[in-house]
Amino acid sequence: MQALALSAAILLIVAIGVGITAVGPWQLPPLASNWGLIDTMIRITLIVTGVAFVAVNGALAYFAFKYRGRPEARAAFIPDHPKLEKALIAITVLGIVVLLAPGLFTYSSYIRSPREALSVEVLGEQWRWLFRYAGPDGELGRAAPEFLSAANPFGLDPTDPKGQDDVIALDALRLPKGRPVRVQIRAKDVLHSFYVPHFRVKMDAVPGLVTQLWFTPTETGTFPIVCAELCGVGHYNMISPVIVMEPEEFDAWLQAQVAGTPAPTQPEPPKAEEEEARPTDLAEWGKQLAQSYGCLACHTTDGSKSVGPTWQGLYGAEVDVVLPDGSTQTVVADEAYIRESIVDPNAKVHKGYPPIMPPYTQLSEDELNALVEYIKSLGGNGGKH
Ligand code: HEC
Ligand SMILES: [Cu+2]
Repeated sequence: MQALALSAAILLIVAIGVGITAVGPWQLPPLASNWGLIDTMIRITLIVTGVAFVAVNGALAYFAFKYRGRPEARAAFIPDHPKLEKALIAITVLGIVVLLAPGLFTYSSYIRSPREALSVEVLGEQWRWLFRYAGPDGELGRAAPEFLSAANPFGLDPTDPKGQDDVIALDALRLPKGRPVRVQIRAKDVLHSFYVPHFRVKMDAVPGLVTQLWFTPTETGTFPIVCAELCGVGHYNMISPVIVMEPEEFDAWLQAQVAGTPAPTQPEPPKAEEEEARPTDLAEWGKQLAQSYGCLACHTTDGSKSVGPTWQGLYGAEVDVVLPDGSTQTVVADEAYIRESIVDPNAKVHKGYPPIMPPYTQLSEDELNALVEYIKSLGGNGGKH
């Protein structure tokens, strides 16, 4: 009775596994690049592992019942069985070869880009993606950590002529349809992973290394770039769009960037209302800084809660804070409070939020003013925040 129940339970697990796979609630999104090969490999893997799963568990269920314990039964002593062992080794080897061999060939073409490919660099940092294009010279300029600053987020070497015409974009990765793209990937702080599910491309971004892969977008549209490496509290929010356009449209865009639009580029409207509310340049700069320093990975400006409190309506509002000694206090979020919150976030921690904001002591006085001005521009009517 027990053996029967056990066998039935094993078969049920097999049936559920196979059933869920057949119904397929977790499908990849529609393919939008040349890497249909990846889908084929996933299918091969699914078939090989699926057959092994059913065979092994089917045998387990069968034998658990067939050789169930009975008082009169005696176990046979079979110390070895060369024929069976050879067969099992052969089947296993075959299975592993079928699983691994296609991957070796695919991977080797995955990282070896065609010569004429467009050169793009993707830089990952907590918690956003930044993009750089080789300008008219077709070559990316040299970069090194010692040149990193808010104004130079890629750490471009100012003395390298190849970098002078490079185009930087913070809002989206724009690409032409039908043209191969070589992406070289770097990380500024911790491990990230550049992953575009629609393109079937994924590659770790490793501090100190440059990794690369290539693909050809085959569909126009907007697709998400996500980070596939748990890289900190803002990880879930590390999403940027990749916008695939017709080649002529892309060329025109890149031309316009090269022709002297100041990098970094800014996202397009919703500027209209925001600018009307307080069209000062300082606030506009603060907005750019908030983006380039990655504040927006944790703060929203639309009133919704994120990792940290929203900035909408913060200025002049009453805030309950926890002091380092554990006591609570209600303060007014005036300029001094906002400043202190940026430079020394743990001096007063907004009640209900974790004390995880890094102190931004590297900001210049002007940058700090701009950030404060931007936060002030997001309104506030003095209520509770
Ligand atoms: C890792 C996520 C994270 C990042 C990045 C971050 N913050 Fe914060 N911030 C928080 C959290 C969480 C709080 C609330 C806890 C506290 O007060 O320290 C906070 C609080 C604040 C406050 C006080 C708000 C209030 O309601 O009390 C201000 C102002 C602020 N941050 C500004 C900034 C600025 C400007 C930047 C970028 C230069 C930034 N933050 C980057 C997480 C972050
Ligand atoms: Cu990441």
